[in-house]
Amino acid sequence: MRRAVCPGSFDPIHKGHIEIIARATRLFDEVVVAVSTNYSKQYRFEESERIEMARQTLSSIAGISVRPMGDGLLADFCRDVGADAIIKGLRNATDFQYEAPMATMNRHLTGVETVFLMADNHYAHISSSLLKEVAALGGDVSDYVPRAVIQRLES
Ligand code: COD
Repeated sequence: MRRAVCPGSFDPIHKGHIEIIARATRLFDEVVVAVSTNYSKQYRFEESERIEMARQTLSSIAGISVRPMGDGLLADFCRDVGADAIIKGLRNATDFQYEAPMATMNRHLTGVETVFLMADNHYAHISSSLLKEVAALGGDVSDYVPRAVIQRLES
C-alpha cells in the first residue's frame, strides 16, 4: 500500500489543488489531504470549514481522506500516518525555488520523499489568495472553485 500526503492550508481549496490531488490518486493507493493550521497566521476560513470544504469537494474521488495536520512539522505528520511521499503542485519556477529546500529538509527529517506534479495550464495562475481577493471585489471565480466553496466565499 503506497500512501501519499498532499499538504496545504486550503484556505479555500480550489480546482488547482483538486486537479493535483486527483492525479495523485492515480500514482498512490491512498492520498491523505493534510489541512495545515499555522496558529500565528490569519486564515479566511476556520480549520473546521477548510476541512469540510475539502471533504465535500473530494468525496467523489476514491482513495482520499482529509485530516487536520495542526501546526506541527509536515515530516512528523508523514511519519505518523506512514506516508511514502509528499505531493506538491508546482506552478512556476518561483514555486520550485520555495519548495526545493523544504523537500530536502523533509527528506532529512524523516526520509520522506517529495514528488512534484506540474500544475495544469488551466490552473497554473491561481492561488487561494488571488481567488479570495477577486471574489471579495465582486469578480467571478466560479471557473476556479467548486460550488461548495463559492457559496462560502460569497457569504
Ligand atoms: N495548481 C497546482 N497546485 C497548486 C496550486 C495550483 N494553482 N496552488 C497551490 N498548489 C499546491 C502547492 O503545491 C501547494 O503546496 C499546495 O497546493 C497547497 O497550497 P496552499 O496554498 O493551500 O498551501 P500552503 O502553501 O499554505 O501550505 C504550505 C504547507 C502547509 C504545505 C507548508 O507550510 C508546511 O509544510 N507546513 C508545515 C510546517 C513544516 O513542516 N515546516 C517545515 C517545512 S521543511
